[in-house]
Amino acid sequence: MAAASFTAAKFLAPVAARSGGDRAPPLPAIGAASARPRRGAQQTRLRTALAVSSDVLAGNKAAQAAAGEPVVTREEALEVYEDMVLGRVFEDMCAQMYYRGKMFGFVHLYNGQEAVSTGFIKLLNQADCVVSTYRDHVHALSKGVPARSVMAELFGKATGCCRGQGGSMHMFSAPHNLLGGFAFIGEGIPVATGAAFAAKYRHEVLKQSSPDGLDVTLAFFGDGTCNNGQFFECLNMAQLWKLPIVFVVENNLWAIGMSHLRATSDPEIYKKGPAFGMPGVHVDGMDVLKVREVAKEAIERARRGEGPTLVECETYRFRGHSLADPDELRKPDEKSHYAARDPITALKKYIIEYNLATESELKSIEKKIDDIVEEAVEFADASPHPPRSQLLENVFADPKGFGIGPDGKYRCEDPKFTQGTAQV
Ligand SMILES: Cc1ncc(C[n+]2csc(CCOP(=O)(O)OP(=O)(O)O)c2C)c(N)n1
Ligand SMILES: [Mg+2]
Repeated sequence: MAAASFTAAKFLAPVAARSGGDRAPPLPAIGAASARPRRGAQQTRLRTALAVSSDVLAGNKAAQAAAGEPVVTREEALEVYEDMVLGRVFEDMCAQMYYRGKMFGFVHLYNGQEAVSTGFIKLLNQADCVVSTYRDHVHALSKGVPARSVMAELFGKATGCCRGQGGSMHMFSAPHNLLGGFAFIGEGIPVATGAAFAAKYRHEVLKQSSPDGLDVTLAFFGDGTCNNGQFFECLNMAQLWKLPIVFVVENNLWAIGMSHLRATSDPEIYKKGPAFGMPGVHVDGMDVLKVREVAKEAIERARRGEGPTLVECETYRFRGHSLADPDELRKPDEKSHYAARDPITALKKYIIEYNLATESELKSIEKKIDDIVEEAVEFADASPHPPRSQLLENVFADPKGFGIGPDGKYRCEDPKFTQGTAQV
């Protein structure tokens, strides 16, 4: 695929110019039938979704699609399917476990957005980094963190990927280069920018990078976060220094109960890329194959040292903002519109239509995932809680004198502690 297809100028062109011309037609959407623009509040957004598709979808892939050939191999399709099913089944299980009192604090599920995590993260190498938000379980799974250690983290157990100290919103795994889970919105974007800077430094100054090029960082965040200053500061810095990063906006139309269209002066987020001199791409985030094509191009660009890309994925969450949200603000017709575009159902249909696998092969993948998730729960449930001695680790460089007295005991265990007279 030509690198030249990603130029800021193209993405600055008016929508009509972008959607016309002599380019090859875009790939057919895997849920195309229901993607028609509707009247009313969502019209701006849906018109955008239809009119703007990435130029990276033109060329070979579009020709393949036009010739009736699948745009992925059987192996790729099955890997993608398995990862998306894992994300969905894992999150459904989290809901059950949360309501049974096995998890504490806020838990934000990813149902509906799987095409974004899978479409991007399955293309990464182990050395590449992922920076997430509080909606982070599925990003961790796609990056290869085992389901049992994500589940144990959610249960607050010592066997979790952060030894039970992080919980739902703070997944972290050094061996997988998953750099967090961040509860504050926008907080992860500078961390990701820093990771991308480190990769460039390793490559150019220390000459330590892998032979295929720079290690790439993906920064995931939501539409609501794009009105936060850190987003703009990091776009500027990343482009200025041509950092190997992809900014992945998961535009699910809502920031808790605030509609994106109501909160944002220009709802077309991808346009903010060209404002900083980097490509901005809009893609249907309910279509994993389209996401994958856009992701491939953006990741390869970053790896070659050509700098950052902003990708806006139009997606939708199928559950409330968190498991504590009664989800009463979003209209039923909006929910059913996106439910009909379920990315997993659409991929399944594509796989069958193109004879990439049979129904029974897909069923056996589903069964395998059910078993993995069941086992994750059993493992998490049977795991021990962290020892009390872990409580202040990673809080103070030296917890002695703060929470722990010179005798090694917790100050709060001193009977006089609440009187403020405990001597340690
Ligand atoms: C700095 C900061 N301000 C406010 C909040 C409260 N808050 C939590 S989630 C959220 C909305 C974020 O929406 P979006 O970025 O669209 O992500 P989504 O939840 O849709 O994935 C807000 C404002 C926060 N976590 N951090
Ligand atoms: Mg959102």
